[in-house]
Amino acid sequence: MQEKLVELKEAALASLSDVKDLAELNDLRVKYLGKRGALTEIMKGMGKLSPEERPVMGQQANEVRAVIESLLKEKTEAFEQAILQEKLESQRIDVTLPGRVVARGAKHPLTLIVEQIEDLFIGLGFEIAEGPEVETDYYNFEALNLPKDHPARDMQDSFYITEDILMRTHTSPNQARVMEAKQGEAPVKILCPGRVYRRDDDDATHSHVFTQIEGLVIDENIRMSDLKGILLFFAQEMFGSDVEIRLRPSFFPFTEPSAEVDVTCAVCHGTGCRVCKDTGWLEILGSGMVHPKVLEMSGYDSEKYTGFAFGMGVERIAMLKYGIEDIRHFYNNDLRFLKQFNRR
Ligand code: 2U9
Repeated sequence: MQEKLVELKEAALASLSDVKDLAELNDLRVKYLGKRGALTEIMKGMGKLSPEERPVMGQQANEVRAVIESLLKEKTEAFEQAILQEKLESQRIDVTLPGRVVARGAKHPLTLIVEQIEDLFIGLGFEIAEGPEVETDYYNFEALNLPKDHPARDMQDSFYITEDILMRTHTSPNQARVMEAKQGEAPVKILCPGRVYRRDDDDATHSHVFTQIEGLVIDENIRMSDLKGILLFFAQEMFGSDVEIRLRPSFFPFTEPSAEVDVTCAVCHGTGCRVCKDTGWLEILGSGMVHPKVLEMSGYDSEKYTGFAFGMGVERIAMLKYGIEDIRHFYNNDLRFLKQFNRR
């Protein structure tokens, strides 16, 4: 048995001396020291030894195990060290290299303008009210004094989903919903931004989808001068404190009287140029006193209450403010365009 132990020790030391990697090392551990390994096999013979021989053999066997284990440990550490070293060499990083800039998303220019206008009106005590883009015929037309035979209801002009449901053509149905929900109670002071849809051939100044902002104020004693004051404030905040506005008579089914609103040309300051077609004025929005029929339709007593409303196309405002010549820029998502509005 002693001879077997010596043989085993030598065989183990010999094979360990030219082991190539951790896997081989592990195979040898199993082969010599494992549960069913060579040392265990030899130890099975212990039973046949005399009681005097047994502890001597036991001690020798433990010594052999200790020698093999220590060599295994030494070799394992050497391999692990070599692997670590190789990693350190191959994965060396240069912390002085410039970092990679992560491209961050940013707000769309239309969102920026909408938020700017929202903030402005919130400052005047308005609340923001949003509503569905898919509307019923009632809220989109009927409640706004656009009767069944009105030309704006032509199938050619709107995107109908069913006979009674369409993509909203303005954000006004939202105001009608708010008024209805308030059950004739004043004041109403809301700003309604949102996307609207019209059947149109897209070109430099037309888009079948665009962004509107409409405002509505209803209370006792609301007069056209209140409308004028608010619009002048808006125009000066948006285009500069030196601009003036002028109101031109117009017609909308939901307002009476109605007015189109011009602002002094931001390009030539009123002296006349290509942008304002030598008029010195640019049209920025439509407005008027809420039609009594519209008040009554949504449950307001038109003898007691009056109101004003206005509406603007946000793309148009942005185009005038920044000198953008084609409305399609807002929807093409060309980063060269979009990035100009998000300088940090
Ligand atoms: C209610 C009552 C009245 C909203 C108004 C306009 C005038 C207007 C256009 C501007 C450019 C639409 O985007 S555009 O093409 N809008 O001229 N809008 S008054 O009047 C309302 C709204 C809701 C209950």
